Amino acid sequence: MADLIFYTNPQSRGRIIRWMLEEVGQPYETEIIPYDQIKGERYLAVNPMGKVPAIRHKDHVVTECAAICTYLADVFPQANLGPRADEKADYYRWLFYAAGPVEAAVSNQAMGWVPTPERERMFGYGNFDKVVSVLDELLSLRDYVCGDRFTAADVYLGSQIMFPMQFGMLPEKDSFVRYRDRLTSREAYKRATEIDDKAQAEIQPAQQPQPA
Ligand SMILES: N[C@@H](CCC(=O)N[C@@H](CS)C(=O)NCC(=O)O)C(=O)O
Repeated sequence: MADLIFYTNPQSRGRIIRWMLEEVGQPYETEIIPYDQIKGERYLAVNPMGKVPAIRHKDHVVTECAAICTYLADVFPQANLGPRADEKADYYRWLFYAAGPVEAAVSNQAMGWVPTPERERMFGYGNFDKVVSVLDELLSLRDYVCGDRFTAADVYLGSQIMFPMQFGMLPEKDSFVRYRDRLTSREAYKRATEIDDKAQAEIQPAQQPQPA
């Protein structure tokens, strides 16, 4: 068994971790979890949430995309994707902002669950427009989360911007589009997309109803 196992489905947030793994450049084995097996006993033993992605590294299981990105950057320092001392404040600040407020704001907005102005103080993100303008300001002032250098925080924040934008859940702000162009031109991103597109094409016919 490989030291590093990646549990995923190509039609999922697992694409974030595929990209991260390709950035890290260490060997890993992929286990595709079909959606009709994701709540089965076997996969629940890996992630009791019954959600992908997850990784197993030696004896450790890590779930949650933001945690997996941070973990991989930590345990494979040779990939140079973790923060230098002077980058730590931005790195952690925006990673957690992306995993908490950004994720909640984008999904609630997409569902049409908009807090009333009186209730905004109870929501960690306040309101959707505020989250968008904070991100727009950040990415108008710098190329990457930590300034001028790509880190694991960009894999995660970038994904939290690019994927919603692709589905019309975030506006195509100029700063977001320029950030997306920088990120999608990376060789690791292109490799990851190619691998997952191929895996998706392979499982899709199997999921089609069989002719009677
Ligand atoms: N907070 C989790 C979210 C994981 C998640 O929601 N995964 C979805 C696919 S994108 C899933 O596995 N859904 C299957 C299900 O809930 O049955 C993370 O960041 O990894």
